[in-house]
Amino acid sequence: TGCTTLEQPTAAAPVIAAAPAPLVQQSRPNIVFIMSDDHAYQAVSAYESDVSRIAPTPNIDRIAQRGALFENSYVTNSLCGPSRATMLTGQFSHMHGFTRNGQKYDNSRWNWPRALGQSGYQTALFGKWHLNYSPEGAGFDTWKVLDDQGKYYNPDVITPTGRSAVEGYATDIVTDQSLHWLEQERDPDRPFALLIHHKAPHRNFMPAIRHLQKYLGTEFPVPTNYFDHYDGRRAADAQEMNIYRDMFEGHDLKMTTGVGSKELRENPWKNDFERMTPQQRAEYFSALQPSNDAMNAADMSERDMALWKYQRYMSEYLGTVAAVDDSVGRVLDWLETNGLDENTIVVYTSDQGFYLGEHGWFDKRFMYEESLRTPLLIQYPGHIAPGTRVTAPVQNVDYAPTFLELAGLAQQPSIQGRTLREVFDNSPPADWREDIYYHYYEYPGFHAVRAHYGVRTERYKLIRFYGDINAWEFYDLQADPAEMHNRIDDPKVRSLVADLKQRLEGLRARYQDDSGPAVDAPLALASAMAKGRR
Ligand code: SGN
Ligand code: CA
Repeated sequence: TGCTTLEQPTAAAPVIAAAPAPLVQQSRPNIVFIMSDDHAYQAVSAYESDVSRIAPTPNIDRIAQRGALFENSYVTNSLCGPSRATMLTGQFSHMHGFTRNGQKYDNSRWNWPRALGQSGYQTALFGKWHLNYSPEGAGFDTWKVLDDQGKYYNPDVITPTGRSAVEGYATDIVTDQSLHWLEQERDPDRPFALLIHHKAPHRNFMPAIRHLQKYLGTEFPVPTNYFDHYDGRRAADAQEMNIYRDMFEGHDLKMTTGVGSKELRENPWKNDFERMTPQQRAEYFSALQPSNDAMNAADMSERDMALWKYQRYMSEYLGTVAAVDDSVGRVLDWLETNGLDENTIVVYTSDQGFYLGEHGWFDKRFMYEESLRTPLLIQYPGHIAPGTRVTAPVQNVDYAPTFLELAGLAQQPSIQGRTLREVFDNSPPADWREDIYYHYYEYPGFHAVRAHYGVRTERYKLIRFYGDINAWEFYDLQADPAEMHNRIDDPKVRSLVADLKQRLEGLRARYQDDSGPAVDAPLALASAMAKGRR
């Protein structure tokens, strides 16, 4: 197993001995909410995957070791903006209204950080916001955010007084800002909620210089369905998120045009590289040069090139994860050194999951496992036993009610999730949810993933795609964990599917979602509706 990476940090005792006198004992806990962007659970070693065994995340794993790892953590809509709005409000996309990226989020909406602020907490946000230009009006006492998606090198940072480029690497900048705030700006006599929201490992996957060669040349295991043909899955067949067909060879994979060349292949957004200092650029590309030259010199078959691209993608993606793991380590160390770890809840999550070559893909959006799931690790000493593994299904609608409860506040009636405190010991109450609801909207859009909604139970999944592709899909996750066999037309599962449709209808009613076609609307009708809307 990957448990060898879960060792206790060794220096705990001397560090605590050298710490300053304990700060005022607070009854209400602090919250450090760390979120990365597009971090696949397959790339968190506490989740024990083949990839993460080779590219471990020892610092993120410390949270699971000291607290809980949520084994069944899901999003409600696998896309950045909708997921972030869900985490802030505790509502599904159709309720908070931010169903797709590029909409303008209404910062004045109720959110949990503002509620905590109003009750005496200090609140601060550093890193990616991506719900609109800035979090102005969202209720944070302090904020500094990356512009839009955020750039890896020398990113533009927006503050209440304006916008300017900050030299350095985004993950390190956001960490420095957060630690500076903890150390020098906050009031030590009040509890705090600190949101650290990284850009990494989001596209275009640019590691810090120190991590560029970390995985270059490492052979990662290729997913068995890397060359998926999408038989029986029309929406999967129609996507545009294939590593060997849709990734930009320059922008994403940093492939050069020939042996000795420093010129990138297809690179539609030049600014990611042009904004680097000459020295950063020189170091970045000389680190990749031998690998690029070898690739250009080799006369590869199409298949070998597809496999080469997978390895390059992994080395870049996991290189960015290494800096996120460093960041988590610095934050945990700081809390321990300053005697704040005992009374602080630390959460690590991502805005959604991501494909690391499964089905041949990068990106997310689909209700299939790799993007439906998202990592979730929480430590809260004295309230969560070390090494807890929570198997109850949880969703990102559950974060807001959890923070309210832990801060001692009353629940907000508009919230659709439940407090995770009820499952901290992995013995959920009898009425805990058995299945989860999902609804993805952004089509037309990047990567051409069709709108769909669905239900996932412990064992089965039923998905309805609608719009210009209308189709039901059914998977038995026990028999077919990779979701390669859509058995919707198999007469043996007819009654199972009927039962799942009923559950789906129940979930849509419970969460008041009447967007998209009704469950019992025939496929032909759904297609006519979609045409009418255009
Ligand atoms: C960018 C990416 C897409 C990605 C979206 C949404 N292209 O547009 O690949 O799906 O963000 O990501 S990029 O080449 O410009 O990076 S999300 O995490 O914000 O939802
Ligand atoms: Ca994202």
